[in-house]
Amino acid sequence: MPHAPTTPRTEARPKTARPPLYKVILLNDDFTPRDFVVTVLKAVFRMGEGEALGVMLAAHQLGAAVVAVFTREIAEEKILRAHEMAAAEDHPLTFTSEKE
Ligand code: NFA
Repeated sequence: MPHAPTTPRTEARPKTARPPLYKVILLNDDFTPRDFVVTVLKAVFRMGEGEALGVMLAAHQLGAAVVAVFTREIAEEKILRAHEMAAAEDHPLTFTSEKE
């Protein structure tokens, strides 16, 4: 009697759970001082001076720049911290996030 096809008991490539990732995006504005943007990128996103300058300039010139990619929870937490720093100095600096 023919037997039914069987599925392997173990996967050749076991699936690992990967949470969805979110890009954090820096938006340009006409008011926030460049130095302050760099300070926030260094403090909240742990960037060095050169990387922070590059991301700030990219947003300044293009309108927006991707800062980094995180899980939703971490992205939200970092955006909140960045917005708190900006609000404390009355700057309109804005970050958004977008699912990858
Ligand atoms: N465009 C701002 C300025 O000229 C600097 C800036 C860069 C603001 C990136 C926000 C994001 N002072």
